[in-house]
Amino acid sequence: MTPPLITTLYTADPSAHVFNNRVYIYPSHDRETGIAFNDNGDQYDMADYHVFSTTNLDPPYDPADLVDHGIVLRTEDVPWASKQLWAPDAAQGRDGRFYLYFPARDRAGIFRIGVAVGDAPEGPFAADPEPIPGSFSIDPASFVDPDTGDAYLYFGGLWGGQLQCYQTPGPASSNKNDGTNFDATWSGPKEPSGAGAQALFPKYAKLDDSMRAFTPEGAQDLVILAPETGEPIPADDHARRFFEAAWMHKRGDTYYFSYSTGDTHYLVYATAKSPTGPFTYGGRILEPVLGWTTHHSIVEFQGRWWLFHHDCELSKGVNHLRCVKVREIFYDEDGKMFTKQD
Ligand code: FUB
Repeated sequence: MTPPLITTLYTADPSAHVFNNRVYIYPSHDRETGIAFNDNGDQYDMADYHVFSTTNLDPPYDPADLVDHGIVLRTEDVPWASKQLWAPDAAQGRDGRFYLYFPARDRAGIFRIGVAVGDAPEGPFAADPEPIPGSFSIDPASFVDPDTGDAYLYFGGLWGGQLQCYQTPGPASSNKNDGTNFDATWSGPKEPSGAGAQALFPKYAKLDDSMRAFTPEGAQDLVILAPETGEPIPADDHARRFFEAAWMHKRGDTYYFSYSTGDTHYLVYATAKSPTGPFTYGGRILEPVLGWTTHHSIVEFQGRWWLFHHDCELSKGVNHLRCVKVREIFYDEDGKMFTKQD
């Protein structure tokens, strides 16, 4: 079995990027709190972030190759946040600075997405005093298009991630997508279901040049279509519908949007010829691992492609005490992605 890459802390939700010829990993930092497990994810009560970097992704890992850059942000460093520093990501702006994106609950218990700014990929990062205007839900994934330099944030997560609390009656095109229509009656492990119901789409927003705000168009739906119908994936299709853990990467002229299916525990992907879609479902990347959640990132390093993800091997199966792993990912001649899963 692939061994954990990080063994000194419980870590999860690894977002990996190459900066200055090193792989930087921005994970969640899991901890034990004694909070009872529930389907709202309350037991995932993380309070700070560490950043790691390495150049060796092939096991056996030498502990000397992996640098823990220490704590780079804490809940108490974020004026608007109350708890639950969930899955983060980072990007480098056109100004050369580094931007750490992270979700947390605000003082009203509503997830927002914050940004913290640093001068090096390993931080430290200073948080903006307010969340990104118009942001909501969880799991921000940044993507800087290697060909245009345009930067985007992809986000959203069902159940504890509150994406289902922002529905607007009517077609998806009528969604407000500005974070102002939070409906608390949809809080908890709920989502649309039933004949004719369409799965909720993840969101994307273009970042302006400040990297700290969305462009005036704000957040939009990232449409994912079923290849056999050309229609949006149905809500009841839990093996393919978006749940959480958005990630975007580009290989050649193809954009790959990958995500977790949540309660069916797959990592899957969809492809498009534009970073804003529409995307068409393409297949599975990873079968269920030990533990409830599955969350990942995909990055090219030294001519090979890598899937960073987590499972619960280090804690012997405790769902909220996870460990980051990495495995090589491959593409067939049609661009379909696959891993050699053990
Ligand atoms: O780590 C907390 C949450 O668990 C993340 O935000 C989700 O993607 C899931 O991995």
